Amino acid sequence: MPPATPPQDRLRLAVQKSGRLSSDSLDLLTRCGIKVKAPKERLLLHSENFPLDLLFVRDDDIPQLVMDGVCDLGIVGTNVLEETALERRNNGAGTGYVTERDLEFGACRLAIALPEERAYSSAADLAGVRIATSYPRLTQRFLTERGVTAEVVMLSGSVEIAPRLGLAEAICDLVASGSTLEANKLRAVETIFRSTAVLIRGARDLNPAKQHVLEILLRRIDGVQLASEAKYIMLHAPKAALEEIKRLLPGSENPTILPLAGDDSRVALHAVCQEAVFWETMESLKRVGATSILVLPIEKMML
Ligand code: PRT
Ligand code: ZN
Repeated sequence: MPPATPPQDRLRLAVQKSGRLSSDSLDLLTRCGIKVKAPKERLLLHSENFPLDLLFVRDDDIPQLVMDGVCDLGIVGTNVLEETALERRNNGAGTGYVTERDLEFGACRLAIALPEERAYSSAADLAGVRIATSYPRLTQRFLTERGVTAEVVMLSGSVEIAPRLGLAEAICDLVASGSTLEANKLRAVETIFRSTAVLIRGARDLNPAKQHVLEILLRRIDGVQLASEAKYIMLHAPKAALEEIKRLLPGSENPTILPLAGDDSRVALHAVCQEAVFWETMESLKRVGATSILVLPIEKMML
């Protein structure tokens, strides 16, 4: 057994206990090789093979826990992060944090939506309108920037039914696929904020041991992100078409070229493509003479 890391040298990461970001957050850690056994009824869990402790909380609490230094790191949507930062700024509280990585999951947009039949041409049409939202500060900032005076009504959930209940004439809520709006006969008219999950860190300096652990974690996240799009491609190609084939490979440099036994006119080509390889790319490769085209996933990558 390796010597245990003292508690003061372990990083503490706040993640959403149960909700849309939970499984992607844990999945990212797993792909970084960090083992966390998941009886999530426990508030705090220690990774058994990496100096990281996880605190499971509501997503709304994550920015605060990081900004107040209770946790070193947090995974949270930028919608919640920015709303909290605006609130704390209004209250004169500290808002120090650093965004370490965009994690590319939990994508959504915060949009103002109106009943489908209601006409809309610009933000001026929102003057005097009651807008229900769980994001009052982001909504107010949008209105203020456009010089529009409207009434912002705070609702913590089920915002989409506010117009039907007569609580408001408009809503400002998160939209992903758009089906919730459609089911409630609402139409998005303004996107006021685009959000994804991010990894944040408090603004205070970490001790050297924690800083070292953070650097390892970030390098692993970079490796996972690089590998998630990247593909290993193998094919056979006529020597005469090699230059053209190299041009067609998305985001690859210096492919390996190997001879093919018993065939002087053709070679095998292996390359790492840093971008997605689509069917269209494979069809183009085939057209210029490539055969036996294999596209393989890459699990991990370190450049
Ligand atoms: O209990 P806790 O407070 O932790 O969870 P929560 O209920 O506040 O949050 P949760 O799990 O719903 O969302 C967590 C985070 O996921 C949000 O803060 C966003 O960063 C991100 N996210 C991504 C979303 C969505 N997509 C999303 N579609 N959060 C909410 N929605 C809701 C939206 O509010 C609306 O009700 O889904 C509905 C719209 O979805 P579509 O696909 O019908 O458009
Ligand atoms: Zn929440």
